[in-house]
Amino acid sequence: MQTLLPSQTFSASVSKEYVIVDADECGFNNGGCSMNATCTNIPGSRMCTCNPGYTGDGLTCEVPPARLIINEILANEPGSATSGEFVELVNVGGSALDISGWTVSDATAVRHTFAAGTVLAPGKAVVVFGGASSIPSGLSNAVAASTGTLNLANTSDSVTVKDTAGISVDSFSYTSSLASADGVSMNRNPDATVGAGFALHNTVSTLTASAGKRANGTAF
Ligand SMILES: [Ca+2]
Ligand SMILES: [Ca+2]
Repeated sequence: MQTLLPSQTFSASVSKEYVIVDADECGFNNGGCSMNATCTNIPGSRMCTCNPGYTGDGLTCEVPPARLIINEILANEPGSATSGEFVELVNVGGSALDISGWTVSDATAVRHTFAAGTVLAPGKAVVVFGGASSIPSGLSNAVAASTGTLNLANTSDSVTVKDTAGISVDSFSYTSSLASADGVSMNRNPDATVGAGFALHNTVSTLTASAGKRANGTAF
């Protein structure tokens, strides 16, 4: 890359152009950037920017590990059909996650164990309903609780996800303020965000719940 400086006039009859030649550091070894980064030549230096799907400082760029969070809980089922209770989980990491054998519990007992071969792709959600009869038709990322119920209290209760080693991956304890409205779920705010608090779904978006979908109703 060459940078042309403005012509400078030294006398009435003589002018001179200065030309600075800038080395393209990106031309060799990706400029020292990570091979998962884009090197951009700039005057006197270069910039390293991790490619989409990678995180880091540009010199080191890695795929973020898989990470599962509880994103949405509907404890207070619409009407009185407890099959409509659900727990939505999201893999907010950058790698696929095998959740075969992982469990979902309330404060009392294990209510669901994921079947063998259950893999959650990066950025995707799976929703566990209390019963199959309440799974909306066409919702492909939904399963029914393996014990036949989630048994989530409408007052206060907790939801815990554990891996196959029995180690808690995520857990949330709620009180009635998040479960007293019929058919209104509690949801991370902002949606699908690690460490975000829970709020009533109809304060996160215009919807009362969004089983298996983003809070705004679009697909994960
Ligand atoms: Ca309930
Ligand atoms: Ca949702």
